[in-house]
Amino acid sequence: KPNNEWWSSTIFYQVYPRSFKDSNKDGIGDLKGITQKLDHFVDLGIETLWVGPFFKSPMDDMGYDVEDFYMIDPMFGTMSDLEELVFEMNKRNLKLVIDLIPNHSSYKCEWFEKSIKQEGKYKDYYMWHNASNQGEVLSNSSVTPIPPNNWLSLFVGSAWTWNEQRKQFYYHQFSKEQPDFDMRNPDVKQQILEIMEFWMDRGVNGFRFDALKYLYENVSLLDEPFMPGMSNASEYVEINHIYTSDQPEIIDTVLEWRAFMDDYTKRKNKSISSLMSSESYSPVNVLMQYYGNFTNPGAQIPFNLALVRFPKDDHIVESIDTIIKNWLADLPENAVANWVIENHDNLRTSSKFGALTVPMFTALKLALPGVDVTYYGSEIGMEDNMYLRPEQITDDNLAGGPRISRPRDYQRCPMQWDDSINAGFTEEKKSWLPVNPNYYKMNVETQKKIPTSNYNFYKKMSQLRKTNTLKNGDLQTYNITQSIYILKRSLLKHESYIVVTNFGSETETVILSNIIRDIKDELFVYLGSENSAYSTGSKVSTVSTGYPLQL
Ligand code: ISL
Ligand code: CA
Repeated sequence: KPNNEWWSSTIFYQVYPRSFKDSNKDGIGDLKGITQKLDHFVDLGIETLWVGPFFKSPMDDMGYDVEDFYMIDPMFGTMSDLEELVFEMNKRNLKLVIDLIPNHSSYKCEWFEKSIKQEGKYKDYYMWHNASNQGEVLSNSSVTPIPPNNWLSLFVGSAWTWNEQRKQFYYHQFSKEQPDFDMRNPDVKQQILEIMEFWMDRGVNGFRFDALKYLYENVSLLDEPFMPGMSNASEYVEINHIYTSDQPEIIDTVLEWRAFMDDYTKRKNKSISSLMSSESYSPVNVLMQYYGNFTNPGAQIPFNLALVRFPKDDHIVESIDTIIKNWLADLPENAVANWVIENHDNLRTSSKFGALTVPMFTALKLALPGVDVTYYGSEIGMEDNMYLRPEQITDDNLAGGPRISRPRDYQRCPMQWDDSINAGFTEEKKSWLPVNPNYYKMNVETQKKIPTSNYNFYKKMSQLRKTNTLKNGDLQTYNITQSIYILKRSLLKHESYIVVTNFGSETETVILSNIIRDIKDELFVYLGSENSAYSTGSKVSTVSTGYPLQL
């Protein structure tokens, strides 16, 4: 059943505001910069922008540590810059989604300062608990306080930090500069609704709710069990986080927030519904619950992050196929799928699987049904900037611990607009992170002029997404060898589309008519391989990858 809401087949483009475009020559991207670049999205047929956090923040976690939820950080601009952005976006029929970070604030947030002093309603805004040796600590100042339990921060060490002033521990899933709210406190819940209303009043069309997986902690405060084979765990990955992640209360909260957003639409007589997306690296069966159901809808876009994380091994095709099928298998009625392959927290696909796979991923994800989530720069195949020197690294928050993680700066380098100094990102000599030196050839302006560039391929795919077939058609996948993956979209009486990708290192010949029974009039969309070529508009039944196709 087709879902014809404005967002149901949108491209949801992630703008990392620090790195997109600098308008005021301080080397840091800003809101005005985004406004200057809106025609980029029009050209590519992208309709929805998710702009990362731009709120007042000490930037211990690049804005995911919010000091004031109602204020724009001067680094990014002013409220009137946002007004201008919204105005210019409306003119172009673009929609704006922003980050909402409900799990924690910055330790510099006024609410946390008041909470330390146990002032009024702020007293229980955060998760305060006594030391497990509280009695001794209070009676003898030289005794070291012991945390309430073994819970670990996703970033580093214990999730509990002692506050000398309040003489209690506070809980933080992320860094100690990011104290967790107590989401069971009705005042906190109300506060989140107020934040939502505040930004919706300013023309925002929806939110990407951050880190929902960690919204609640089990009230038992029990120690978490070790992973199998571990007896003395000190790193995040060595513990099974059954009490600090994916708690069942999250689902109800997602549904409540969606209901609030829908109610807002009615109250304010808005012509379009607001969009709720959520970030949780959770099992598919949990994420399916985020969707809610017909009577109690939840997130329209609970991020499907499996393609961000799957391993690079001999089973790429199998992994991709399984991920696609798992998501579609249990999709609630009327729900829309979504596909994420990259973001500001993880390696870019181009760097993980190699530059040659960029057009293949572009083809696959733009041809899949539902919402595509694109990370900035992906349209030109931007790569992680591995040339950063240790002193240039700014991110010291290693998700999951140092054994499995690395600084996230590599994938957060400035957008590559043209071949001028600093890739046209800033006129200042120094950008906050160095531009990838490959910008001389890999940039938007250059790729626009090359018909076979990824930019133009992305654009073509984006145009095809507007067809009935790609909007509402059936999906069939063909997982025929370890390296060839084929995807077909078809809709009665409409043209069908076939995507053929080769993830192997060898040239392969694929007789499409042997695989797809009713093949006759299909439009061949993509052929990806070693020598990387793609073509559109031809009827082919035999594909040998590895050679540029001359058509
Ligand atoms: O991406 C991850 C690991 O590769 C996740 O564990 C991720 O760190 C987690 O889902 C939360 O991410 C979000 O909240 C963090 C912030 O640092 C991230 O940038 C943000 O995407 C804390 O606010
Ligand atoms: Ca929490």
